[in-house]
Amino acid sequence: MLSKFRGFSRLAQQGTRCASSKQVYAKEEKYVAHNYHPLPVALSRGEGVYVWDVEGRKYLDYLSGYSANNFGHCHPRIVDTLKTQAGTLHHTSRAFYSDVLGEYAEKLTKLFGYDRMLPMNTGVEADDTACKLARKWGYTKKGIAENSAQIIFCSENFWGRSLAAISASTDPLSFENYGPFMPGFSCVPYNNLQALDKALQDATVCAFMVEPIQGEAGIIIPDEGYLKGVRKLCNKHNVLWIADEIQTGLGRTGMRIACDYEAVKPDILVLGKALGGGVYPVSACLANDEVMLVMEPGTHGSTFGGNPLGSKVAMAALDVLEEEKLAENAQKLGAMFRRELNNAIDKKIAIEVRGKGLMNAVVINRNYAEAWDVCLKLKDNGLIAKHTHEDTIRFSPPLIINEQQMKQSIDIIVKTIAEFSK
Ligand code: IF1
Repeated sequence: MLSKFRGFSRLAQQGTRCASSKQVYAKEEKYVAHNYHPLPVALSRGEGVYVWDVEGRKYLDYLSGYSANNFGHCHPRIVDTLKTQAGTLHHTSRAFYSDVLGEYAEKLTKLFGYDRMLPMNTGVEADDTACKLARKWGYTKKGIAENSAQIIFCSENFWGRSLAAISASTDPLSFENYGPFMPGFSCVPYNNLQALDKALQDATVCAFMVEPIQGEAGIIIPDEGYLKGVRKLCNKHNVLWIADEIQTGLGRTGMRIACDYEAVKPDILVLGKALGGGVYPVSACLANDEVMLVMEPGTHGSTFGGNPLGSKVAMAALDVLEEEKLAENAQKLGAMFRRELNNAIDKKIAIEVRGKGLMNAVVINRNYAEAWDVCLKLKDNGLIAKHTHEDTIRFSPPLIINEQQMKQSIDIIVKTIAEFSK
């Protein structure tokens, strides 16, 4: 019986391997909701910074699964941890204690310098949790009148796809035809401390939530001093500062978290994406007792949040981040990326190269090409990346990338851009 099943699964695997890219696209197009428009590449394998498509073509991965794959594809330590814990204890729910969660929480909180963590799964859940924490703190500690707490966000913010997240969004693509929306949310312009100062004067404001570098908005880096200013204003007005470091955190920008660049500490730090090593959804809110202990048993939760499998994987991810010094590598190779592209790229076509660490963007002059068309050509030349907006391409490779692979990437990007000069 067992061997029959084994034989079947081997056949099924071969069947999948034999599918052509066109067949892969066709099946997704036919059976999956059309909420994405993927680049035409059908991946079937990954290792380190590389992925292979079903025809065996090799690509440098410059999306890293939307920055979840900071440690590359199939990092042996992370995969081994996943396999071992899956065969030991994968899920318990928090109705019981497990012998992993406390250990993970200790590691995470000590690394980032907070009293406690609250485990969730996806990024949007952790951001939503941060908003709930802030509202509850607003009522129970700041003395805001029932059901009137406000949270301030920034224009062009992105924190996911839930009804709450899109209620804070200023991008019609995200919110149109999904109303009615969550009350108590409003936006101020990003990188504008005066506007923030004014908004926080309202005594019903419990929190300000912001990305230290705006990702989906197109890798928008605020002026130096912005985060320090945010910290000061939140202190001045007794408002919690929530830093959404789901995309910028865990080495991506060249520091452990992007707030480290200005040596400031948010009241609630939100992590996700790479926290799960790219193999499992793991997110978390970190805060000190003053904030975190406003939540009592039964007032918030999650079926999978804090499960032993995700917790163990997250511990491995943190170990890899620290032991392989990936933030330092991101800083060094990110600087090389921007320096060498700026030297070699045709500036008529690629009008700006910007970013921090390995969170970078190249802006394309639309008189020459659309970002989408450049992504198609990059793919033909062996590098996959995705555009944000019509004129901006995001370049965010795994943080384990080495100098030789970076050199190869830069050559491909320069050569591809040059193809649009004709
Ligand atoms: C999509 C970008 C990346 C995030 C920040 C929370 C979340 C995200 C700062 C929610 C998610 C993803 C989701 C993906 C596109 C995407 C993205 F294009 F928006 F900028 F990563 F590059 N906070 N970002 O960036 O996390 O619930 O998805 O785990 O929704 O299409 P999630």
